[in-house]
Amino acid sequence: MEGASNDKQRQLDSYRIARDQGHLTTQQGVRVDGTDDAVKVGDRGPTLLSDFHAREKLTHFDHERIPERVVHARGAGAYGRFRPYAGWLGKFTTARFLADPTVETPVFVRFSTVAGSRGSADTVRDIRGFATKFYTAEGNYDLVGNNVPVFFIQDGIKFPDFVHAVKPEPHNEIPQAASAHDTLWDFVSLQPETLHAIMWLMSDRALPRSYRMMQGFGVHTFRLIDADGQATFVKFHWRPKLGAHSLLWEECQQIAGHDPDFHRRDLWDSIAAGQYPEWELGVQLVPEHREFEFEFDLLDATKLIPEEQIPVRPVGSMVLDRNPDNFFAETEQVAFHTANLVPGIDFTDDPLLQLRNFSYLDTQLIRLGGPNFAQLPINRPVAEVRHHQRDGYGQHTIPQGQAAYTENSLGGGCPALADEGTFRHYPEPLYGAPVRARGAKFHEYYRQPRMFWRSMSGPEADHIVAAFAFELGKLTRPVIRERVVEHLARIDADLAVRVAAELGLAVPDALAPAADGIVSPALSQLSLHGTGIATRKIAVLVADGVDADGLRRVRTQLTARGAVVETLAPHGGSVRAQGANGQTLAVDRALATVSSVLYDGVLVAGGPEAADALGGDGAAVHFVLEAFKHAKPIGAFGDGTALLRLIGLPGPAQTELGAVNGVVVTSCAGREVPGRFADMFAELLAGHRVWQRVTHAVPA
Ligand code: HDE
Repeated sequence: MEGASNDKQRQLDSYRIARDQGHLTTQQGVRVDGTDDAVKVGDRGPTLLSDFHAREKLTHFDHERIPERVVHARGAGAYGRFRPYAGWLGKFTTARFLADPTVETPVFVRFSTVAGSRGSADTVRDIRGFATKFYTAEGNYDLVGNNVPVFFIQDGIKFPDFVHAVKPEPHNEIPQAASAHDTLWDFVSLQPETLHAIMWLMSDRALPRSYRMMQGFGVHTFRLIDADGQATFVKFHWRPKLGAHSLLWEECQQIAGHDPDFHRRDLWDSIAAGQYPEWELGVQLVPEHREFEFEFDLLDATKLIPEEQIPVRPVGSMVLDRNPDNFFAETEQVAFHTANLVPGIDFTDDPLLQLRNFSYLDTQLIRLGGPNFAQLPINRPVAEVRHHQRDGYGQHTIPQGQAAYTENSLGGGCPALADEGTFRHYPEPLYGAPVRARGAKFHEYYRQPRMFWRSMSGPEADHIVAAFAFELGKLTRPVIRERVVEHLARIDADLAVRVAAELGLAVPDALAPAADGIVSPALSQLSLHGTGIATRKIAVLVADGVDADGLRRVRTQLTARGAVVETLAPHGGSVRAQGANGQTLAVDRALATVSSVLYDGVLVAGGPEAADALGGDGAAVHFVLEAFKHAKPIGAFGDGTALLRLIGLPGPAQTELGAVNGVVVTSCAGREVPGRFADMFAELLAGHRVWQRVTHAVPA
């Protein structure tokens, strides 16, 4: 097969160094017989400079760090492959990796948060980066996108202002990886172009359950170019096979303490377990002649094209199936660039994109220390590379020959200029005087935030109101809060009234035209449910005297559907099974080391003695109550149901089998636990949360 996805891995193999064999050496390959003591004059005297091993070791250590990315510093990456479904996109683009189903292209994807430093927590409220490097046979193509379809500003020249506003404040470097502070909201209140992306930032999209459960968007309008050189506008979409799901804000805050690597770990663990995450690539296509048909400007990255207006057509699928070997060499050194294009795809004049095309190359020069970063293994194309660029820090290739220029005769005129398979810029006719200005339609800021708000389901809207209340409630300057609420009133009266009530502010006059009721159901995450429960994490509470037969039965059914089931007990090691046969059951985690926020659903196992022990254990009781509060599916079988009754969960009465309020119970135990019990629990889990459950009074 052409362009096989293992081309990149084969290339990388020549750089991989096994460290589980051989001898310790210096960088020069000299074997070392001791590395714990520097060479000294006597065993208590001064250290000698002649100890080149000690000096080399320390010198390298002193230079280990490189600057972190100025934004998107915190991330996680993985390798995979992309393959188009069928050849239909070939009508619109010559990019074979997008259109030829016989071509499988290796990829490396890096997910990230935006505002936090390298060591910040994963579950902060933030946009997520979703950057994909396609190592195509025609050269590297980078789709450097985000998990939301719109951006905060319209023109790249404002990027430093925006980033300075959202990053920790300059005088005290507080707060880390958080948007709830004065400078961001001051900026927002004075720049209504931010409002649409702000609505997404306040929504569940900014709190993904997993990188594997997020959409991705190219954000800008790009161009596809066909074999005749004709262009079609395109927006790129990634849709996760597992569905799009989110955490609750309270969970995010807790997870930041319990497991700051929550998203990294989740990606790593699922790939390591062979549960490969998958996304479908889709495109929205707009013929050039329709460019001006929209009420917004296609070049404005703060606007999206509603899917109901231009449907997203599936193009192909991407699977991530290999973890990196070395975080620094691969995930940290990967260098994305919006201008890494291949024939068949081109830019538009989107003023945000135009300056991105400058910024990414520029930033790699400082971050990766010179102009040869494209030679780093992770960045090397699988396509042949041959050019006359010379020298520079970190030159890893040995270009042969005397002639490093075009035209030459000394090198036989090589490398030759190609006349096919080349990249040619789309010959867009351009005219106009240089002005610092934006297109007229860029100046409308409220309609799409309104569409977003009005497209939310009830719980999603509630979360947005709570997010505004939290973020604005943290501000130290009341005037900023008021200015933001005035903008909200221009978006939607109901939104402003609800947020103002939470903040104890006067309700500003509603300015939004009530009749302007465009709704796009595709914007609600409820429209993006995946199927099944693969990789969902289920906690089963157990204790000594557990009903091991019942547990085995339920666990087998749930793991058969791909769920990850872990047993949690008041102590580590193992628990005694019910009965006198001396069986034990391994405990995966002690309750003290975990929290309900790390799981998607909770089961309480049976066994009278175990139920008693769990009922008397505050950590176990809290675990269940908290999961209930976070609208997660709860289940109990046999005597496990006693725990639910003890803590007064509003579920079904003691019954052979029933589910109320997202709580499934069966009084049956052991091998009698009905198969339907696991089915019902799995159905709830596939729905992600039990939103109709009323939880505000739950104290956990
Ligand atoms: Fe970026 N952005 N960006 N950005 N961006 C960077 O490049 C920049 C924008 C995005 O995993 C930097 O290598 C400017 C939009 C991702 O390595 C930097 C502007 C979108 C990543 C940079 C934008 C993105 C970056 C920092 C406005 C979504 C992480 C380090 C004109 C479509 C890539 C680096 C990775 C990273 C500049 C706006 C996505 C400084 C100037 C819009 C996913 O070059």
